[in-house]
Order: sequence, then structure tokens, then C-alpha cells
Amino acid sequence: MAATVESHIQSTAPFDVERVRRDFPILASEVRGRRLVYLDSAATAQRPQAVIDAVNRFYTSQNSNVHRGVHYLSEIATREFDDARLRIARFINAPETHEVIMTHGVTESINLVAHSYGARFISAGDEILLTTMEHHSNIVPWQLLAERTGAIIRQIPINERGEVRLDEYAKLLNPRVKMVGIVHISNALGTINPVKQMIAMAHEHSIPVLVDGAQAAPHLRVDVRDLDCDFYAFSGHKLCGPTGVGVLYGKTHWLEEMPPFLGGGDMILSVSFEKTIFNSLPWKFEAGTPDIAGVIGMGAAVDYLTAIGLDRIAAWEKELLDYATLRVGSIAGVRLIGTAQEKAGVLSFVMDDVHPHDIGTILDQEGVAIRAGHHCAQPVMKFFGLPATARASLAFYNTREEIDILATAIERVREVFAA
Ligand code: C6P
Repeated sequence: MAATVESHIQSTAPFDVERVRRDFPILASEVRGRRLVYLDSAATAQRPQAVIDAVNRFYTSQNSNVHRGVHYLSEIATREFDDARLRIARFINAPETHEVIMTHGVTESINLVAHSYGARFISAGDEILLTTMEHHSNIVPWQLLAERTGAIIRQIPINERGEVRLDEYAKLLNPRVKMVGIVHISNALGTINPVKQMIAMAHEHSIPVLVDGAQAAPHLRVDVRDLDCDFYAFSGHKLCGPTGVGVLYGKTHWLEEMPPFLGGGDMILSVSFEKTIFNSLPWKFEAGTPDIAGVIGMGAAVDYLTAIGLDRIAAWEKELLDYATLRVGSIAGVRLIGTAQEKAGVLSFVMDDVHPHDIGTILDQEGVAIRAGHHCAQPVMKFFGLPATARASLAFYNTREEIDILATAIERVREVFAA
């Protein structure tokens, strides 16, 4: 029988990966006649039965719209939805529940900030600082804003290991800077950025900071109070929740001052053709019917991760990463891209004379799912002088045996291309 969320609660036992794996039905699948080895969790994580059940339960017995109906089902749906927001707020230690805006994912969360914060606080000649290792989601919305306003985007440089150059960052901070955007964990390199330190440095100049937490929220304990970030964005599907749902955390005073992003139902108190009065937080930024099942599923996902424990997850993934770095890094002709001192479970690599897409295709024949490409982070690829890498990304449900299978499959790539 699949283990439940409850069976993990307050677990202090040593991390039991085989037990965890039983929570994920898909991990028992076969692909191409082999046991699935899923090493693409940075693209999207797999879902435990508890999340599948929560979404299923909603559509089976609770389906209704929220914040609108007076009937029984609508009350239940509203309660479940609001309760999920509360649990997600606790998951990141948000001081206020209304600071947690439900969105469709990181991409929408960052677009919201670029649009609404930008409309109110950014004008021609202002500067926006972004690291070279940002995902396109934390570059393009700011470029659109810069085009509209005449603001200037400056890069915070990185070094050859894929770490932010803090000395250069310090030099870039000045009164013209109106926003710093930092990815917490790079999806292309695995670098864990020193966001707390970078936020403190920006705050010394009264500059707000947005953190892209897409790859961090599933892998380490995020505490927005401790980080003191102004905005923090993450997606449900990367932390074992549904696709199409995510979060923007924002400090109250910024969210209060920012104009709405989308207009429509739910984000208003009253509408007339003469004057519309907007709703209070968080609803001011939640126009239209939300992904109710998605939010409830995301609530189940954070419960699930919390029950296992983010510290235990981070420790197991670190052990796997160290092993994978040793195994894969010692294969002749393999070069690891992204060798930061502080790293999470992403193993980006290239091989002499083999295109990353060919690596991905051969690994797929062995049942090993990885991603190959630029990972929506083309500026960092350019920095390393590469069009693409192969990327194996780890989650807490992966095993050392799967790393061995990965390493053997990479050896096989070498054989195929040597022949
Ligand atoms: N990275 C990857 O394979 P969305 O699509 O909105 O849920 O997340 C976008 C996003 C933003 N920031 C970072 C650091 C990310 O890694 C991602 C998504 C996936 O690496 C798909 S490109």
C-alpha cells in the first residue's frame, strides 16, 4: 500500500528512499522495456499519491467555484482553497497569508511583479540588476518593462564555476537601481546563490529584491522572513504539486502600493462605469476563477514535503549529488558545467564530440529521462560558450542505483560515438 502523508509526519527515522518511492505511482513504470529512471525533476517533479488524491477528491466530491457561491459545495471549495493558501504561507514562513498570491507559476509571478511594480516604481534611466544565470522567466519580463519605460538592465556577472561575483555585484548597487532579480538555485547549473547576503547588500541601498525560487522551494527550507526578500516566486509542479499553479510571495507594503496586474472578477470590491474599487490583498492580484484544484493539490504537496522534512530532503539530495558528481565527473570525455561550492541536485554536462540531444536520446533508450538543451537559460550557456548541455536533475525519490544506471548509460553514449 502507498504510504500516506500521515505516515511520514514527524518522521525522525533515517531517510528511507524505497518507502518514499512507493508514494509515487509513476516511479514503478517501465519505459522502452526498462524501469523508468526519472532524472528530470528540475523540469517537473513527479506527484505522490497524496497530491493525486487531493485533486481527484476535489473533482469527485467538492467541485464548485470559490468566493462566489452561497451553497454547500462552494463553501467547502472556498474553505479548502483558503486553507491551502494558509498552509503554503506556513511552508515559506510568510508573515501574513495575504502576502501569498496564487498565480499560474513562477513565470506569471515574475511577470506580475515586472508589470505592476514596474508600472509604479520604474521609469527611464532606472536600473534592474539580474544575474547572468537567470532563467528566461526572470529576464524577458524585465526586458519588456525596459522597452516600455526606458529602464536599463545590467548583468551581475558570474565566475567559471557558475557563482555570482559578489565583488562585482557590490559595485553595481547604486541609487538608480530599482530592482534586483536573483535565481535562488540555478536550473542550468545547480548553483545555490547566497541570496540572504545579496538581499542584505541590496537593502543597504534600499533596493528591493525578487528571488526566483522555482528550483529552491522543492529542495531546501525556504524562509522568506529570514531571507527578508521582497518577492519570492515558485511553482507547484516543481514541488510535486499540479501544473498551472504557483505563488508570488510579496511584502505587504509593496503589494499594497502596486496596481493590479489583471482585471476581472474577484479582484474588485465594486465596479461601475464611473469608478471601480479594487479588492484587498491577496484577491487584488487574483482576477478570475483560479485553478482551484491546482491550489488544493499544491496545498497537499507542501503538506507532503513538510511531513518528510525539507532538511532530510536536502541532505539526501546532497548525498546523491556528491555521488553523481563523482561517478559522472570521472567518465572520460565528460565535462561538468556548474561546479559551484554551494550546489543543489543538478548535474549539467557536455561530452567531447557528442551533441547533448544525442546524449538525451541514447539515455532515453536505457530508460533514463534527462533534459538536453539550453534549459531556458541562454545567457548562461553563452557565458560557457555552449549552445546546450545535457542535464540530469535529482529529487529526493532518486536512488544511488539510479545514479549507477545513469553513469552506465553515459558510458554507453561514449561507446556508440567511439564506434
Ligand atoms: N525550469 C527547467 O527544465 P514555470 O514554467 O513558470 O513553472 O517555471 C519557470 C522557471 C523559472 N525559473 C527557474 C529557475 C526555472 O527552472 C523555471 C522552469 C524548467 O529547468 C523548465 S524551462
